[in-house]
Amino acid sequence: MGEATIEAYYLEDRTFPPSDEFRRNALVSDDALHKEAEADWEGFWAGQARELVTWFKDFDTVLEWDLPFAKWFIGGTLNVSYNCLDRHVEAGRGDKVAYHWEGEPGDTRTITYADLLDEVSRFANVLKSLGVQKGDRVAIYLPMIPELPVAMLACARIGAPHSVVFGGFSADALRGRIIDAEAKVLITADGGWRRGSAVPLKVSADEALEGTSTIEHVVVVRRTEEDVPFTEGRDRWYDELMRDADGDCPPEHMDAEDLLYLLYTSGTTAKPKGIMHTTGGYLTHAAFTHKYVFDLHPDTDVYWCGADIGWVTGHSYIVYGPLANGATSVIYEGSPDTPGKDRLWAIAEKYGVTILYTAPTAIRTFMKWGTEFPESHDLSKLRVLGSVGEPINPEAWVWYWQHIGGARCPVVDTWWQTETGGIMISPLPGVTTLKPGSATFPLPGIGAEVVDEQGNKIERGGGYLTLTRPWPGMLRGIYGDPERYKQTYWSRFEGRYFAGDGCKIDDDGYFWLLGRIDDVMNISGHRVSTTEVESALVDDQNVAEAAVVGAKDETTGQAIIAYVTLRGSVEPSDDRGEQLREHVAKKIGKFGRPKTIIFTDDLPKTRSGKIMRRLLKDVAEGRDLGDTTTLADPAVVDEIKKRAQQSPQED
Ligand code: 7RM
Repeated sequence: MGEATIEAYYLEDRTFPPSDEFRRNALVSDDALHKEAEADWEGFWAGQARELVTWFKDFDTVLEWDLPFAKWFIGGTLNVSYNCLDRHVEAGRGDKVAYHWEGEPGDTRTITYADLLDEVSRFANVLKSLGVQKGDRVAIYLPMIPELPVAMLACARIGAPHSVVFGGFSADALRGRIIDAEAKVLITADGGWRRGSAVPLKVSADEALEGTSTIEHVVVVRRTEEDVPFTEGRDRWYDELMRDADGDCPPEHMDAEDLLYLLYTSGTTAKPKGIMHTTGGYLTHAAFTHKYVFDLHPDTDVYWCGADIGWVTGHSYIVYGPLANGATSVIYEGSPDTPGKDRLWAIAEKYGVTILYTAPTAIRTFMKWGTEFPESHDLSKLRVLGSVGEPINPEAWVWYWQHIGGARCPVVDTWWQTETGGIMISPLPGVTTLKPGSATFPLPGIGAEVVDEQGNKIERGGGYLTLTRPWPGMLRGIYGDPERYKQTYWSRFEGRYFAGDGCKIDDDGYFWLLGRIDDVMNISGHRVSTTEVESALVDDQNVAEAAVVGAKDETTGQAIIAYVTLRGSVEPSDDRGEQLREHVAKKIGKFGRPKTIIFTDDLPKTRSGKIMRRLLKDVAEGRDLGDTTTLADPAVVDEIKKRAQQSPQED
């Protein structure tokens, strides 16, 4: 038996069982799915694959597991775009809305399943006409416009793996990904709308293409109508190509293990990893989790995932999961504060959104802005709320539950990664008694355990999160680098997938994610997670957001430095800093009391909204900043450096 290796102090004892009303209408309201899966997890996944996915040819082997290489549903053939589109249209649901799309300037498009099938088929033929064949990689660099899911599905239709590069990434980032994937075609746009300005994507795309040799054609979608550089012969307008394209394109029959897409994860320093996802297992996992975690009732729900499609959350929970399940979704192109800070709530009200899936960073921003914005709209149709991307602090969870969900909607905190392809640890909203800040339990079919330094299972307390068996949506490798795949995920603990996250198990067996293990601090020999100190800070009613790092300290090894953003109109002061230090001491213990508190209006975040503690540590230790290219807003760091120099230190 292992021993706790990350100490866990934060206690949260509020619990939220599902209401009787919710349970009555829920797809699952007891432990039947969990039980079934525990009795025979391979059989369970085979059942889900046959129930949720339409196969051209049934599979004959459920799983071949040659650690760390998995093959799921061998012998089966299918097409992902057929599953997302044709089968719904064939079943008479062609008029059902697939996407309510809303552009930032206020323009809208309503796209039915029949519309989407038509556009995807035509674009699939366009890709073919540009020489794209089964197996060729296609790079996609688009804003959040309908052409983005269209391009992905068109690739899936003809069996060309896509590599979507988030539109906020630089030319350099795009170039590296095109080179690594040896992409043949690039799909981009003249630009996209963000905070009222046109982001010039085509200019970055052209810059990226200098120094690449594999791209034969660039397809350009008109969105902002700005003038763009255009290379005759290579570049083609989307609308012109589509005008002449045939609307009939039979879906390619793909093997279950054919590559569906690559998605690059940017590590902090090393070369980005091309995470490989294949066809049958991935679609099964995305559809299963989307249906049960959000309790999807496709005929009545209006589902909205606020992520960008350029992240894995958008791939699995804006495109593949919802479309496979025949859901009606909302897609919004732009920024949540344009034209006003109530934009999201205006959209939720307008379309009658019932399920909302967003990130803690967004929730903490809404907390900072104040409750008047959600209060000015009717959000009474909401019935399930989701969170993903980072640990959600209990106070942010309760705020979300109260001010967005009207104290009525279960909040599902969903833990997963680009590498896992879909949700792994999460409540089922009709089953699980929730604890704010806990992702609760592994989903049916998923094996997850917390282990100590030596890889021994820990029953209670903090350690390293590992996955104990293969799952259908798992990454099949890192593109072009099987050694790195083994090394990164399967070598630290024998026979286990190492997620890189700290996690604690409480007395009731609930999982509490503690952040990336690189973020664990060592204070006088205590291994304390940054997440717990942050949650203690956010627990104070004046605090909207906090980021904590351990900086070198002569006496204690590391000292806790806290960067704190206050809510709405609250003013920073030395007294407030002192009061916060005491609050943390009371909540988790004296050694958790930050040595220094630095008040700041903003925190440095990656473009997907995760706090970059590495940079804050550099600032705290007075180092030159390393690579800041993945930062969403580089100016934030300069501001923080200035504040850090002004803040008094306490002992
Ligand atoms: C979906 C996504 C993965 C990393 C992961 C964690 C963190 C994500 C949660 C979470 C605590 C959660 N993919 N993470 N979800 N931590 N609770 N519910 O975010 O590849 O971009 O990031 O994100 O550290 O390892 S990702």
